Amino acid sequence: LENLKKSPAPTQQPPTTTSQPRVQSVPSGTDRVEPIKGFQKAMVKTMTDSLKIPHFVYSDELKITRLSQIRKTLKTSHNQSISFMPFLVKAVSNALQRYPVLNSSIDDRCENVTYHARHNIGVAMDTKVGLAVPVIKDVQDLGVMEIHAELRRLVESGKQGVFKPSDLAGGTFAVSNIGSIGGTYMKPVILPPQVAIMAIGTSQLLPRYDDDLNIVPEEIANISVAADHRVIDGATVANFVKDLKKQVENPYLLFLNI
Ligand code: CAO
Repeated sequence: LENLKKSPAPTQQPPTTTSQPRVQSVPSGTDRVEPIKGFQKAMVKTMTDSLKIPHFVYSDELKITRLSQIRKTLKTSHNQSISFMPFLVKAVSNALQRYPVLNSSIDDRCENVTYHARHNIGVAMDTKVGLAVPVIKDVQDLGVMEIHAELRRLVESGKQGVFKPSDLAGGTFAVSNIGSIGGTYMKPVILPPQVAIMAIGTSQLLPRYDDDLNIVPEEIANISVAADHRVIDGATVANFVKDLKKQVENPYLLFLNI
């Protein structure tokens, strides 16, 4: 808490993103027709298919104060700049071990559910060429630093606007961090044949009660999990989020994998 009081609240400022915003030029004079192609064409198909899924959305807040302190220490004492995402992706994978239906897929005729052994976590990315969801593969076998390295590789590919086809294939769950741009809440949209996706908003320093009913500053980020109600019920998502929340709020659990 003392550290929090002494240091300015970095997340009160809009976060800086790795890429410049894609600003579209304003049409003037005559209308312009552009063909829909590339990543946008893929988005048309995926999002249209997604509308057939009966989504429900479950939201909660994560206290990320401790995690932010760890990130600050890594930066100042170990010269390691690691964003929030690798920690979150690891927490998601650990929670998926215990709630595997969120890492499943459903066939077109809704007759079979496949529970995936691999945790291939897609990360929604604002790239030079639009929205892409490159995949960090086998997160169940990776540590936070390995996830960080793979995410940075994919972010660099996004800056170039060129991904290997294998980087975009095989996702089994997805995470969308809109908070690196702004916005406190987002309702994410499932990427079929996946059955769940999680969104995270911008973290903010907010007053909260501690166990002794003192008001203390906490860094809070909101998350929302959208799930396919044909195969996942609300209680399962609530338990998944509870598990994830426990890990993020007690970050030593991320390293012990318990
Ligand atoms: N709240 C507050 N700050 C955040 C944050 C959050 N939820 N997430 C990231 N930040 C901060 C980071 O800490 C970093 O700040 P510092 O440099 O001071 O540490 C800064 O924002 C930039 O982060 P980043 O973008 O480099 O790295 P990341 O790993 O957090 O995010 C990625 C990577 C790929 C998720 C992000 O670059 C991106 O593209 N986000 C947009 C996703 C998107 O478009 N979603 C919508 C999909 S539906 O259309």
